Amino acid sequence: MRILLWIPNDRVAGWSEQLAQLLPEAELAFDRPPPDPKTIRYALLWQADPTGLADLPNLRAVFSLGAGVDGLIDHPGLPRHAPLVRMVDPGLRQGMSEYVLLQVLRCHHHLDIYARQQRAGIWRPQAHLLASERRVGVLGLGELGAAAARSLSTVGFDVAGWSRTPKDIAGVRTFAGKDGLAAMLARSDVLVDLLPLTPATRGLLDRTRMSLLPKGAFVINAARGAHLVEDDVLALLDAGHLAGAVLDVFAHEPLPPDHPFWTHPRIMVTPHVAAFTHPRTAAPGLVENIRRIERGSAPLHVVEYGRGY
Ligand code: NDP
Ligand code: OXD
Repeated sequence: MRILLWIPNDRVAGWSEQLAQLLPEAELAFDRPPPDPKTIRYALLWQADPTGLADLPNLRAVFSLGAGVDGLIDHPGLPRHAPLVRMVDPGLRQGMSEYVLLQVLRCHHHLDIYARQQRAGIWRPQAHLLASERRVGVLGLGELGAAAARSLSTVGFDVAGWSRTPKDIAGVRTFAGKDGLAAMLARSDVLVDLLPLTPATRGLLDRTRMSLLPKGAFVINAARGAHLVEDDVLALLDAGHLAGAVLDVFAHEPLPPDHPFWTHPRIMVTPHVAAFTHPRTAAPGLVENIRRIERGSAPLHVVEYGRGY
């Protein structure tokens, strides 16, 4: 069996090592176009143009090494004769839960205010709330959102979450669908975005919706930049409706050097690093998926084109 890897050079060693261990019968190919196209059964992609995959007649699945497939799903070069499978990785899940917990705790403990006060030599304790008095809302209760919501709840925050279809998650108040969104926003002192980017979620966080958040709320976007209307977040910060924003993802990445987010005193920018796919934790699930296909079963985590994720 031959597997095509179109992934950045710095990821090749990690994936090659894991695949050699877990799937020793596989032969890896890296070329574009691949030699002997008929022999390629699987493709692993990360930040790669899929053009050429449609010419592989025996391709059985395309695996995205990213959880978000927004850059791939509409690409005209993506083959339709093989399923697109997204990344589900316990390491990615753990990393995202850590990032979300860290950023929510930073907001909860006023760390940005204390950093500003330190620079100005100001000794001024802020009002302290119990975690159970801080309402956190998580947009998206999938692999990453549900895990982040659970870990926030374990720490004691008053957690709610929103998804397309109804969910039942211990310790998390759940809302679903268009009707649930306004209620969830109205009770979110800290809003965490972990939605996929689809036609339904693009521009979701605009001035109207973010105005539903309580005054003084924080927004943490670890999902995709295009969810957030950038001018609207700036306007709501400057009007004092939002207390701060933590942004890991942007409409244009890397964030352009002259972008106002870089220097805004109430915005923290991280360079799309909330969580990473680790070959060591991700490869077992991917190989199990290949084995499923090889024995004639349907793979897990297949992207549904109709819903966009
Ligand atoms: P999943 O597909 O597992 O979960 C998506 C969740 O969003 C589901 O709960 C889904 O609802 C919900 N959802 C989707 N569309 C809507 C909608 N229109 N209205 C309400 N809810 C909706 O994705 P993951 O949790 O694995 O990943 C989420 C995103 O995180 C990725 O798509 C990616 O963009 C981003 N990401 C960012 C990283 C970073 O480093 N910054 C790293 C990895 C991922 P339902 O359950 O009902 O289907
Ligand atoms: C992903 C990401 O989608 O890193 O996995 O953003």
